[in-house]
Amino acid sequence: MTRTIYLLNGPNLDLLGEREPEIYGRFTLADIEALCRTVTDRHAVTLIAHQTNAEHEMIQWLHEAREASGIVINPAAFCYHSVPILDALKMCAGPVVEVHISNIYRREDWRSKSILAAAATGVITGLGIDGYRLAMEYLVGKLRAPKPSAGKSARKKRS
Ligand code: CA2
Repeated sequence: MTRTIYLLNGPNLDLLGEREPEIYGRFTLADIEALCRTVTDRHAVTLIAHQTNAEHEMIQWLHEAREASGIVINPAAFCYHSVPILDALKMCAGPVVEVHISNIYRREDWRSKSILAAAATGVITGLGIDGYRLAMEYLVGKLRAPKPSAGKSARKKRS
């Protein structure tokens, strides 16, 4: 597995900071990418960041990310209907954190059911852009954690 983490943002998130600041805040997508990069840079991890309004493009990047160390994805409205994205997420070997800036459980009922959550390791929702930072911290933490079997065999060799 590579030391690469993907940050993938879905439809309309390119307009963050311009509309509905009471829900999504005033931060832009560039701010989010910079925030995530502070975490990955600190741990010498490569960050690949993309945003798309097109489902097929998201699927393509998920294929690219199949062997990545982890994925942080805000699928935006794709999370309510995209079975192809669900299938692509299931093909990814590393941990996946689904992030939503707003709390999808405190909004319209239909927003609370992400069909993609079933393919995620975990979901962070409602913490604003801090959700992305926390998701990145989680993924780099997984990279640093030694594999339990490695320690065991090292001990065996010494005795
Ligand atoms: O809270 C989130 O991060 C969402 O994933 C954002 C999605 C929405 O469909 C989800 O229910 C929750 C949509 C983002 C809409 O993008 C905007 C961008 C700029 C300003 C207003 C909306």
